Amino acid sequence: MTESQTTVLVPGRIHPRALERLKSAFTVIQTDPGAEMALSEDDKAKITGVATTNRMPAHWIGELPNLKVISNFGVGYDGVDAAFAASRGIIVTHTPDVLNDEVADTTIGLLINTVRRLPVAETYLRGGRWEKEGAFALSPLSLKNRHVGLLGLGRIGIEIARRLEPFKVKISYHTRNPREGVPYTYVPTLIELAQSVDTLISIIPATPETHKIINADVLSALGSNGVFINVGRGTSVDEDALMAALKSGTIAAAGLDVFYDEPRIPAGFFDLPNLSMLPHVASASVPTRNDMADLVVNNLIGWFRDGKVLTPVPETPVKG
Ligand code: A2R
Repeated sequence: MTESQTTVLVPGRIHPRALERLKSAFTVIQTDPGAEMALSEDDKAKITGVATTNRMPAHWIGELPNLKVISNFGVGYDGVDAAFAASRGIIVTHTPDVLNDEVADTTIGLLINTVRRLPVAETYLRGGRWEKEGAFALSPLSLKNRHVGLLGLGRIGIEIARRLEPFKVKISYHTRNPREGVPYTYVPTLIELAQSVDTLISIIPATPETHKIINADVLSALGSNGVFINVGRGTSVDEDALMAALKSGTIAAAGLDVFYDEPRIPAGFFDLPNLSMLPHVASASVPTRNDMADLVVNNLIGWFRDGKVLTPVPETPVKG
């Protein structure tokens, strides 16, 4: 079978460049958001590849009897049941590395926005208040002399740590396994990390183990000068506990790019002056998203042309 006879399903939306390239290489069936598996039995039987934006649960996979490979747009693939796919011999790929720099850059921006209140200052200026009311209030917090703890020191975490070095902050981290050859202090538990630092950055995946691990105890350990930044996954945070901690002054401030139930934001978050929020844009530049789109398509082309994928997830049964 030639590539153009290979049928690839796009369940719902995907990056336009990915869609365009998929259409030039394969026969593409795209279904509507909300009706992703509304397919005839004939079509289901034809589909051997899927290109998705972090959504392919087990019951969808189970409906495609001849599926061979799922190519995910994004490094996080928590919406794809990779373990179930593996149990059926189906390969899952994702888009690591090509977004490391963008996400790390955004993290530094969000950290500074949170600590120095720059978006609030800009809103003040744009509202004409500088001229009328005088200088914007001094930020109570500063990045100077902070001790940053990274929860996660993987491909993205290490890039964040490297970018933090010129800011002359102390850097510690917690992961399940210490990372070899890094100059940062390893802390064996999350709670001890929160106790020992005043700034906590979360860059870990969504897994059952990381579900709501940033809880009231961790926030209380971070303390009243504490700043919490999340650029990993919103499911790592107990948002009720975070809201309470920001309201009561248990911690000083937080910056979030990711949320528990995106794009829904807890109503109380909008009223918190010490919370800086972004709509999950850490990797969202045209160049980086184009690179991610290319990797999604190249994984499928690699598999159907050469029997090799470029960037399989660790659970996958066949290596690249
Ligand atoms: O625990 P380790 O040694 O496997 O280190 C990984 C750490 N990590 C955890 N740390 C503490 N407790 C856990 N339960 C736990 N699970 C994982 O997160 C490693 O240092 C880091 C993940 O690194 P990578 O797999 O290289 O992922 P990458 O590319 O840095 O992306 C991180 C996440 C994605 O999964 C998306 O959800 C998001 O950032 O964009």
